[in-house]
Amino acid sequence: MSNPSPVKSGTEDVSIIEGVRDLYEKAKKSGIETVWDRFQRQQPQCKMGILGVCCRNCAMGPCRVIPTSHGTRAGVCGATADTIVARNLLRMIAAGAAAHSDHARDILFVVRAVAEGKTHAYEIRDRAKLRWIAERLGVDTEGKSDTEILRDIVRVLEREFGKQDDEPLALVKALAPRKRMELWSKLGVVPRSIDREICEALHRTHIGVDADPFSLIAHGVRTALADGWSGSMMATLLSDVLFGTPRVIRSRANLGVLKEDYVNIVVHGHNPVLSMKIVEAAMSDDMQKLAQEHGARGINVVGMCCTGNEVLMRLGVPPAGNFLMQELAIATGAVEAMIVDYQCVMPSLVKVAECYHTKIVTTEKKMKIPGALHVEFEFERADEVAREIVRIAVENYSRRSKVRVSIPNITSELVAGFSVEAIVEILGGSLKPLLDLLREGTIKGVVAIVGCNNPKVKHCNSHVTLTRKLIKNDVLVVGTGCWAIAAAMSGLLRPEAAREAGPGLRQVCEELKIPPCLHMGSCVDCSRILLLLRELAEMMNVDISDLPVAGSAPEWMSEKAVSIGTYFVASGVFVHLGVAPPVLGSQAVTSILTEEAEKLLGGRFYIEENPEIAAEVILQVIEEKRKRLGWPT
Ligand code: SF4
Ligand code: MSK
Repeated sequence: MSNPSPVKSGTEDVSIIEGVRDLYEKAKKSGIETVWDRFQRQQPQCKMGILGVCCRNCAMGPCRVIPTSHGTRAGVCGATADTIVARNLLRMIAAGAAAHSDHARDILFVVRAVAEGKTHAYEIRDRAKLRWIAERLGVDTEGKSDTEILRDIVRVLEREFGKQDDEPLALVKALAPRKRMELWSKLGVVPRSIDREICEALHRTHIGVDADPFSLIAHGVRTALADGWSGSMMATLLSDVLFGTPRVIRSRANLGVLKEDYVNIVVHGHNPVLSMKIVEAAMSDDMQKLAQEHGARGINVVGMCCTGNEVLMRLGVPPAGNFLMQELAIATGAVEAMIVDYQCVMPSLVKVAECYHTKIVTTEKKMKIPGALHVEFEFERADEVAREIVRIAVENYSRRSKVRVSIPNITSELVAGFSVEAIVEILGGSLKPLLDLLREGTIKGVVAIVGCNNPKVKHCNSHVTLTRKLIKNDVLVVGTGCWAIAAAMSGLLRPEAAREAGPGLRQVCEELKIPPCLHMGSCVDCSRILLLLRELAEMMNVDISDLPVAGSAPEWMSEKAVSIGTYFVASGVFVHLGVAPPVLGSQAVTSILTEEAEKLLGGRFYIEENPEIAAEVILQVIEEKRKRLGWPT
């Protein structure tokens, strides 16, 4: 691993994205503190935290177990650095899996209400997806109405959370590749129930329970698999049923999608159940008219982070930015309301909003911020609540100070909407052409780049540098989350970006008129990547670990990313992390994650902060896999 190079305070070190530096500068001059300033003030960050050797799991602590050349000391209870690091890692995975899966549960509740006829605010939009899920889960569809099929699917999926037997989760059994299932069974890590794995993770990490780093990490694998192949998978599948499976769609990205003479509403968070309704309400004739009555030309809804990805993928709503840009969107002075659901929403938004007229509207019972306006979203009253929120934004327009508005006049075109179904459609009805291109070496491999931004990394630099280097070497890049918005803002989601690709990938993209980087959705939609890998592996009758594929989270920061990385490794994928996870305080844990995992799972973690070096290593991994398959390199 190369040496960390944290962002310094100079403006030029903040971001590679046009418009971000100027706005950051503007915020600084106006005395508005942003994430980068707070990051600087935290320096130097706690070394114990960085190494993962601090434990607060009981009141005899906190204990800090400093690794020394003479071995390690232990916490008051005797826990070693290996135990503490592994326990902390397991807790991170459990929190990430909980966030994704609780998001899935919230969507399941809406779907159940639709199936029971208790809400008319939502409906089944994708009948083909409904039947596809039913078929995979073994739900009988013969002679049944869509609503009856949905009701039976709900019955199966409800059990994913709380069932008490040791049988595999239904979605895991239905969708995970056979070879993987056999391997996981042998290793004893097949997930049994989402809530049970998360609960057991907390139990195991309580004082005086599991002290064995290997056993703790094995449970981390089980918990992460419950997330990827069931929790996140469920969130994606049910969102597709309710809102439609994404198809190729055009839009634009970056802060310039905010419009000067319009009421600007930013939807931020992760769950599409609210944001889809906000867009619908904002686009209604009467709300647009109301905006005009208040002196605006209309209402403009834009996205932020993953709820932004959800509405982009299905409706083409333009994303204004990714994680580190949320405060800057408000600093344009042009946002009437930022509507948030949950995850990745900085509590600092309220403070930034106080400097402008912007209203921060929280909407979820489980996600409140002191100082924000809370309008509780109840899906039974979805239309009513969405209209109420849009009205709040419209009525706030007159409070905008026009002289303080400064929207960077910068946007990039993008093409998104690459669900597995959309990719299959583009390829003429199956993934076989992609497999053929991989086999003959026109495309050398597929790399999934996902995850967040992190002020430890120059904003979007690692995402974009890594992506450029991979496509240049004929590697097709797919991805989700804040990577997708970074790629969009850098012009890499335009079909014209094929000019930056190697000759093979370029030719394919030009023929199909697609970008060399495919936007597959939000964080939970990493499940789409799992399905893509599963299809490729099954078509070849090999394991995912045999495929010339890899994953990367070059700028990750959230616990969800730890869960995602772990379920990719457990699914047989080589996963690069551009920010070191807090595990380096234990040689044993580091070696399980970065070496031993490969022997057991066929995938492993690789930590490297320099994206150029990471790209080289990923390309080597792809080349080795191709050699092993007997494919040309
Ligand atoms: Fe310290 Fe052990 Fe308590 Fe952790 S569980 S705080 S190591 S005594
Ligand atoms: S929003 S989890 S910062 S990708 Fe999904 Fe972005 Fe990471 Fe949140």
